Amino acid sequence: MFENLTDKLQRVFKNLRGEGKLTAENMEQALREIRMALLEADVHFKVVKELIANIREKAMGEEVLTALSPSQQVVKIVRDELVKILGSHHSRLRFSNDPPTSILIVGLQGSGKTTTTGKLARWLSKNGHDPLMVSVDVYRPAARKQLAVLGRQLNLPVYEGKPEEEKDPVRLARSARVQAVQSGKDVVLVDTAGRLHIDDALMEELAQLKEALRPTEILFVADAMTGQDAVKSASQFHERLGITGIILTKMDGDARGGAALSIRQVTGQPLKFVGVGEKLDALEPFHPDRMASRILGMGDVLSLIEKVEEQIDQKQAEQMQRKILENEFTLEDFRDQLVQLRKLGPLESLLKMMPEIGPLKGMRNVEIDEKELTRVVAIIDSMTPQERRNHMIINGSRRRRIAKGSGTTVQEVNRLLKQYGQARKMMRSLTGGFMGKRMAKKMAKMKLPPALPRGFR
Ligand SMILES: Nc1nc2c(ncn2[C@@H]2O[C@H](COP(=O)(O)OP(=O)(O)OP(=O)(O)O)[C@@H](O)[C@H]2O)c(=O)[nH]1
Ligand SMILES: [Mg+2]
Repeated sequence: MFENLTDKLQRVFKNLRGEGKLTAENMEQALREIRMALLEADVHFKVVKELIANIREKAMGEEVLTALSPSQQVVKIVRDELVKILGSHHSRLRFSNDPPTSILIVGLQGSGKTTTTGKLARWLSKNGHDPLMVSVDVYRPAARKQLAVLGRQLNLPVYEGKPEEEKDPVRLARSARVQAVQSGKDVVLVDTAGRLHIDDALMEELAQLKEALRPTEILFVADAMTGQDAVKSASQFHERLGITGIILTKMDGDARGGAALSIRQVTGQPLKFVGVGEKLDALEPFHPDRMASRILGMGDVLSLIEKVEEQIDQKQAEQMQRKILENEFTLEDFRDQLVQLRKLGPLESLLKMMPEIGPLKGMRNVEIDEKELTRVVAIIDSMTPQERRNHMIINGSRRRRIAKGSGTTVQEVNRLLKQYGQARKMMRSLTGGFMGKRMAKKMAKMKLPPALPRGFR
């Protein structure tokens, strides 16, 4: 996500870096370029206008901090303003004081409502809740089945409905609530039907559901790839129905980011989650500050940590951290790490969350070949235990033997050993960043600007 915008903004900052100090001229030039970059990213023109005005005011008005170079200063200003238009704070899901909490999922056809309902149910159950899902899409025969299948995949309950309710969205939703009360569920997720366009029949049906359920949240699901159309339909839904939050899906396929950057400002409603893939774990709570850092190519280490924590065995992670700190990170650990990393999903998406620092610089655009990973594991498996624990003893003849044993070449073995050396270095430099959740949280609270990537210094 945001690749195009990130590239362009980095270019602007790079040019500024060449300038001695911030002058009216070089700032105007930078502002023009930032404006173009935002417009090309399909950000709503009003949002661009406001953003540029705010950045200009700050950049021209603020006293030059002697500790910062002009480009750093502009990066910080741009980041602060991006955070502001993205909504300033993370907007949490709200829950009813009188459970079960009803959450209505609405949106246009194919925007990702049903998938997102499943993702939300998963997220809720991982975060201490007990959700019940129900589909009230009674028009498309396969629609309710689709949710039932997701429920089975997730091992989470879906209200199936009685035959006499099959044609009646409101009755289905009401019965689901009753079932939730009876079975002690605290959240009811209601997946609704979509239409190609906003029409009166759809709005009438949603209004009835709203009236019957009194939902705590009405979440509008929009496809980020549709850009300003997503913003427009969100505004229309909000006018007609009164939504309480937005979930942008398919952010993984959206290189521009226009919808994400405009929707909050235009609709006045917060983005609560973003969908970043088809799989059911591809849902992230939306944090304006982290997103702004990602847009500027500073990475999003906090989201990365959360993702890692969700997937990775905690004990093993602690052990690994200790080893890294004590510089005992062996080839065996390297292999285990690779295997663990694979569980997290495509490596490219992980690398995008990393800041471009030190040895990571430039890695962001590296394409990682899954087959290469398999080869790496095979190479390490062909080493003797001593070799894995002490890579220094792997001389030429050992390299040849390992290559033969793993069905690879000596060049590949050499490359792996080099990568391992780099990983050791990277780990050491990251332990400063991965200082553990508590420290990271503390830092987030202190609202310090994150360490600027080396490229900006
Ligand atoms: N890449 C990607 N695909 C997604 C994401 N969310 C949903 N999809 C895909 O979008 C398509 C439509 O998703 P659905 O959940 O069926 O959409 P819907 O809004 O329920 O569709 P209707 O019920 O027909 O209105 C599916 O192929 C999903 O896999 C996402 O975050 N990323
Ligand atoms: Mg659906």
